[in-house]
Amino acid sequence: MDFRDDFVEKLKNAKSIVFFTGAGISAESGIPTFRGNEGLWKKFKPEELASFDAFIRNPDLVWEWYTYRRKIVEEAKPNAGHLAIVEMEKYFEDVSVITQNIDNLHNRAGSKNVYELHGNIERNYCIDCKTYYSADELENWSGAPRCKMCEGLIRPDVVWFGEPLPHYVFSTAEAIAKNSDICFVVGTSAIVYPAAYIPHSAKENGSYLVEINVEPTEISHWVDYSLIGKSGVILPDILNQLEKIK
Ligand code: BJW
Ligand code: ZN
Repeated sequence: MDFRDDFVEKLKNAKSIVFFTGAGISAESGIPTFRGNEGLWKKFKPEELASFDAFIRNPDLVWEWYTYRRKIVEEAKPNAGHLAIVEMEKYFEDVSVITQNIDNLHNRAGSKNVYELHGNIERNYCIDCKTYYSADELENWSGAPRCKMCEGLIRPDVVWFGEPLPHYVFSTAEAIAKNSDICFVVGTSAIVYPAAYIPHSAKENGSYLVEINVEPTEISHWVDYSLIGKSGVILPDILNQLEKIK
């Protein structure tokens, strides 16, 4: 793939780069996205599954949905897009990944600096005493598990609608985005806030914004460079470009 000259120039000089990622980067690993024709929200209602009220109303149903998704995630492997991001650590002083994904694939790929804005499906905690449980510890439960310390309900450590993002993670991620030279926005519809403030903060502070998505999104008209295609193809292409110029 041929890239525009101004982008190649930015790549040459950049010291600090950030990847703001969403479900689309894991699509090529076989993990469904949320929106769009094949998305999870076509089959399942967010208000019945992705809020604390929904969990209290029907903990077994919500738990079953996360068990189904945890299995998909466990069987998935990082794809060429996740792996290209790891390789880019060779070419820049700082590479950070700010992800909305809960699938742990950036960590499993080997990225060093990963900021998970919406939690991680492999962690769980008791809603009463906050004791943490790994997915392995809860494997044999049918229905929503109960805490062995206090009998409270155990929930996945993910951020549901109406819940605050982990404050320290979000504020650190925002500061990193603001200080970046290039911010790549990869595989996200960029409509869920406050996560979607990240590209805005980056651009307002002078970062060069590059979008990688299979289709135009809400933010395509104001990014510096929009690359249409699969992240599992475009990110390795960018890595090839770096090998030539750095
Ligand atoms: C590819 C590809 C390939 C495919 N290559 N690309 C009105 C206005 C503004 C805000 C609100 C509002 N009404 C309500 C709100 C708030 C709400 C919100 O933003 N709602 C919007 C939907 C409107 N936000 C919240 O509730 C947040 N909390 C909050 O606001 O708290 C306030 C508060 C403060 C203080 C105290 C108390 C409260 C929390 C949001 C949590 C979001 N949670 C979820 C579920 C996480 C757990 C789980 O996974 O089960 O997070 S929802 C879901 O959306 C998930 C994702 O992380 C998030 C973003 O989705 P993402 O990643 O962008 O996926 P898709 O599917 O949308 O897009 C995929 C993209 O990939 C597409 O563009 C494809 O084209 C592309 N693609 N294949 C490249 N191969
Ligand atoms: Zn407990």
